[in-house]
Amino acid sequence: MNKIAYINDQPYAIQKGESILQFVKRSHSDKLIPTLCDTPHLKPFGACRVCSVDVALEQDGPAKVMASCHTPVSEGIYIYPSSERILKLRKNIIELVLTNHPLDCLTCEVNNNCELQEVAARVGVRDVRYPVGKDNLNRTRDLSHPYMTSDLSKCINCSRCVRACDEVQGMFVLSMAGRGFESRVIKGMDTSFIESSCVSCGACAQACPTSAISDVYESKSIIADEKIRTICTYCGVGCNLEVAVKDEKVRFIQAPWDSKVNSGHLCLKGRFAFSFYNHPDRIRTPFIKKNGVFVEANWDEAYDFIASELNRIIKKNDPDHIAGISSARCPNEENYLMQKFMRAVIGTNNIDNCARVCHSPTALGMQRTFGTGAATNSIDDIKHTDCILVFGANPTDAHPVTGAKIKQAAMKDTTLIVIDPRKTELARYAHYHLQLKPGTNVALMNLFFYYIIKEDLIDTSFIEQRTEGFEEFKQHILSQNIDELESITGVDRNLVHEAAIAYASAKNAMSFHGLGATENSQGTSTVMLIANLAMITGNIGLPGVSVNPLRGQNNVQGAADMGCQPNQGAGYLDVTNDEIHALYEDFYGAKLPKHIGYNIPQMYEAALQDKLKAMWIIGENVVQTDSNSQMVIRALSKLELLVVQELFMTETARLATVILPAASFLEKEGTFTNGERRVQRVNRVVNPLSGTRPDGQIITEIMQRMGYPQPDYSAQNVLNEIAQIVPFFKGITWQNLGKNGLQWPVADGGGDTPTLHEENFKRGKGAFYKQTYKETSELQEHSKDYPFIITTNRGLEHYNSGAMTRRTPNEQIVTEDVLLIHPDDAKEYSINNGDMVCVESPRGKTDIKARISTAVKKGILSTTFHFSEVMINNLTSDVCDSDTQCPEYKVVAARIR
Ligand SMILES: Nc1nc2c(c(=O)[nH]1)N[C@H]1C(S)=C(S)[C@@H](COP(=O)(O)OP(=O)(O)OC[C@H]3O[C@@H](n4cnc5c(=O)[nH]c(N)nc54)[C@H](O)[C@@H]3O)O[C@H]1N2
Ligand SMILES: Nc1nc2c(c(=O)[nH]1)N[C@H]1C(S)=C(S)[C@@H](COP(=O)(O)OP(=O)(O)OC[C@H]3O[C@@H](n4cnc5c(=O)[nH]c(N)nc54)[C@H](O)[C@@H]3O)O[C@H]1N2
Ligand code: SF4
Ligand code: SF4
Ligand SMILES: [Mo]
Repeated sequence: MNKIAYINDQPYAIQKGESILQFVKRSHSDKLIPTLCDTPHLKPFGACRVCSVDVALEQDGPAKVMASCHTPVSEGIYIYPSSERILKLRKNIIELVLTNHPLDCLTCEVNNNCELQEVAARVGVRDVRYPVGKDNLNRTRDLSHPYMTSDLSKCINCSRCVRACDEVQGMFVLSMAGRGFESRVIKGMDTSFIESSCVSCGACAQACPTSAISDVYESKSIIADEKIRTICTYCGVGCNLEVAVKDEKVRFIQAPWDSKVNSGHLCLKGRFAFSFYNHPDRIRTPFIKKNGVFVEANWDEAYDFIASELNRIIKKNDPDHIAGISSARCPNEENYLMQKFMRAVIGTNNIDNCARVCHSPTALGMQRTFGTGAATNSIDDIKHTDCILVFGANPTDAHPVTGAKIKQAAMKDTTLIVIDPRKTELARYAHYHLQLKPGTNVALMNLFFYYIIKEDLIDTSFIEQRTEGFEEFKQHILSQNIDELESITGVDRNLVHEAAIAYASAKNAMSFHGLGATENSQGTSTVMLIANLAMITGNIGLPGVSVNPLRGQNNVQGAADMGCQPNQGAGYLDVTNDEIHALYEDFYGAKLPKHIGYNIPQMYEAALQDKLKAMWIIGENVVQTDSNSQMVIRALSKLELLVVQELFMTETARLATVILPAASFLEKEGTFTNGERRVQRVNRVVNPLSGTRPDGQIITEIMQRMGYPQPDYSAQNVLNEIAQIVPFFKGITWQNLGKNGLQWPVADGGGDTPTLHEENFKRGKGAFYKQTYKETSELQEHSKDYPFIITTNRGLEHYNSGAMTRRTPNEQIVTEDVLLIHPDDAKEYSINNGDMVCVESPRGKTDIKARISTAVKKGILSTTFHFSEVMINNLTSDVCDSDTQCPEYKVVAARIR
C-alpha cells in the first residue's frame, strides 16, 4: 500500500525523502506554493518562509505553520497550502522583502523575467507600506567583469547565489556579510567579480531571482522571441544549452534544469563564449589563392576548381595522393559524409580526425582490453561511487561541469586520487596526489599494481570469470624492481602504497583519464593499464564504477564513431576485412580501397616526401595545434591543393589554396556524441550567416559535383543513413533522441546503454597486457642539453587554438599563455614573476612570460597552447605513441635562457 498524505483534504501517494514542497509540486500542482529562496538543485534553505503552509495531524485539526521546502512530508498529514492566515503571511513577507528593495521594483525593466515580481503579483502585493531599508538602495554596481554584474540594491538576501556558488560550482566565492538590514552578499574578501576567484560559471546569475546578480547579456531584462535547446560546441561534456534568440540574434544562454548532463549548470564557455559566431572576422565567401593572394570566388567557382584539381590529381597519381582531416567540432552527420566522400568518391582511406592527437590511445587501448574504445559509464555515476581516480586530467579547467561534480564528491565522502605532475585544482582537494615526473605513467602504474597484488586486494572471482592473461600479468608485476620504479617516477612509494589500497579497497571506484595518460610515447600502454586496473579490482560493468576517458572536443567521440580514421569505417568496422569491405561497397555503391590509409602524422610525412598532393581540412587549426608546427607548415606548403573549411582565417587557413566558409554549430542541425556516448540533438538556433554554408551541405555538393548520387543535405536524412550502417546507432532516430539524447549502443526500438560490459566484454573476456616502462627517446636523446621537461595543458577560459574563445570577451579575462616555473629554478636562472623568458627545444624556441609557482616541481615547466603569439608547438616533437602515433605533447625536452 502506498503511503498517503492530504493536500486540501485530497489524498495523494507520498514518495520517500520528499519535502512537503516537493510532494505538493509533484502530486498536485507546482503553482500552489510560491517560493523565493528555493530553487531547483540547491538544498532547501528555509530562509524566506514564503513557502509556508498550514500542516495539521487530522482533517481541520489544529494546524502549525511550516516552511514546506525543508519539512519532510510524513504519512497521514493534512496540508493546507492556501489557508487564509498563510495567504496573509506570505503577503506580509513579500511586503517586507520589497521594503528593502528599489521602490520602482514593480515597474522595473526586468519585467516578466523577475521571480520577485512574479511572486509579488501572485501573493497580491501591489504597493509597499513600510519605509525603505536604510543603506540598501545606493550600493554601487560591480561592472568589473565582462560577463558578471551585480547591482545589490536589488538583492533580497535569499542566498541562492551563495548556495549556487557553494553547492554547484564549489568555488565559495560569494558569502553573506553583516546582519539584519545590514546583511549583504560579498565576493571573496569583499572585492569585485574580476578580482575575486570567480570562475565565471554564471550559476549565481541563473539562480538569482531578481537581477541583483546578472550576466551582462542581461538575460533577465530581455524577452526572447524564442528559446532553443542545443548542445555546447566546446568540450566533450556535452552540456545542454537553452539559447535565447531575439531578432535573429543570440542574446543569452542558460542551462536547462532538466538536462541529464548538466542540470542547470554550465561553464563560462558554454554560457557566455558564443559571440564568436557573428564576429566580423567570420569568413563570408569562398576564396581561391591566385599568385599567392586570396581572391574572392563564388561557390560554383570554388566547387569547380576543387573538383577539377582533385580529378587531375587522381588521374595523374592515384587516390592515395589525397587525404582528409575531418572535424571533431562538427556533428556526426557531417563527419560521416566526410569519410564517405574520401572513401566512396575519392577512393582512399586517408581520413583522420583530431582524436589522433588526443585520445587515439584510449580508443585502441580500450579496444584491446575491453573490445570497445569508449567510456564505460555515465558521468552521473559519480553519485554512486566511493573512490575517484583522476589520471592525467584536469577537469576543473578542461571539463568544468564534470570537474565541479568530482570536486563536490571529494568535499563529501568520496576518496579522490590524482595522478598528475602538476598540483591541479583537484590535486588540492585530493586525498592522494601522486605528483609523478611527466612520461613515467607506466612505471607508476606498475608500482600501483604491485601493492594491490601484494596486499591481495584483487577481485579473484571477477578475474577468473571475466578476464584472461592475468597470471602472466601478475608474474610480470611481481618481477618489477620497486626501487627503480620509485626513482623513475619520483613519487614516494609509501604514498603510492596508500593510494593503491584506497582505490582497491573502495566498494565502487571510477577512473577518469585525460591527455596526461594518452599524449605520451607509451600512451596506449598506459590506457591498457588503466583498463587493467579496473579489471583487477572488478570495477567494471556496474553503476558507480568505470573507465571513463574524458573525451576532449564536443564531438570527438562521434568523429571516430562515424569512421573518420584510416583503419576503421563508420561503426569501427575494419576496412581491410573482406566481408566488411563488401558490406561497405554495397552500402555506398562504390569501389572502395582495402588497405589502411594515412593517419595525420603520416599525412605530413607523405606530403614532405611528395607522396601526398592534396589535403582537405575541416575545422582543425593544425598549424597551431599539431606537434612540431614548422614541420607541419613545410608539409602543407608542399601540397598542390589544400582546401580549408573554416569559420575563421586561422594559421592553417592562411596556407590554403581554397577556403570554404562554414556555418557554426548555432547555425545548423545534427547530432553530437559526448564523452559518455550520449548522442544528442543539435538544433539550429539562427540561420547560417550570409555567405556561409553548413559543412554537411558543402561536402554533399562536392560529392554531387564529382558525380556521386548523394541526396541533397539534410541532417535527419543522413542520421537515418548512419543508423543503417553503424551497428550501435541502429535504434536511433531524430525523434527518439528527444531532449536528453541516448547513450549508444541503441537497440532497435530505442533502448540505450548507460553502462557497458555488464555481462560480457565486447571482445568476450577482458584482456590483461603486461607493460614495461621505457624512457621516451625525446629525453634519452636530448635531456643532456635540454635539462627541463616542458608539458602543456589547458586553461579554463580558452579553447585549443583560441580561434573561437579569443573572439569573445574571454579574451579580456585571460590575455596570454604563461610559463609555470618552480621557485628554485626561477632563482637559479634569476627569473622574476612576469619576466619574459626564452624557452628552447631541439625543434625551436619561443618567448613567454614566467609565472613562479609551486604547482610544478623543480625541473618541470608547464604552459597552455591557446595563443598563436607563443606558438608552443614550435617546440613539441615528432615523438609519438608507438601504437597510434598520438604525439607526445606532454614530455618535451627544453632549456631556458
Ligand atoms: N578550457 C578548455 N577546455 C578544454 C579544451 C581547451 O582547450 N580548453 N580542450 C578540449 C580537448 S580537445 C581535450 S582533449 C580535453 C583535454 O583535457 P585534459 O585531458 O584534462 O588535458 P590537459 O589539460 O592537456 O592535460 C591534463 C593533465 O595531464 C597532466 N600531465 C602532463 N603530463 C603527464 C604525465 O606524464 N602523466 C600524467 N599522469 N599526467 C600528465 C597535466 O599536468 C594536466 O594537468 O580538454 C577539452 N576541454
Ligand atoms: N602543445 C599541445 N598541443 C596540443 C594539445 C596539447 O595538449 N598540447 N592537445 C591536442 C588536442 S587533444 C587536440 S584535440 C588538438 C585540437 O586542435 P584543433 O582541433 O586544431 O583546435 P581548435 O582550436 O579546436 O580548432 C578547431 C577549428 O575548427 C573551427 N570550427 C569550429 N566549429 C566549426 C564548424 O562547425 N565547422 C568548421 N568547418 N569549422 C569549425 C574553429 O574555428 C577552429 O579553427 O590540439 C592538440 N594540440
Ligand atoms: S544576489 Fe540574488 S541570489 Fe544572491 S542573495 Fe541577492 S537576490 Fe538572492
Ligand atoms: S563543461 Fe564543456 S560542454 Fe559544458 S559548458 Fe563548459 S565547455 Fe561546454
Ligand atoms: Mo583533444
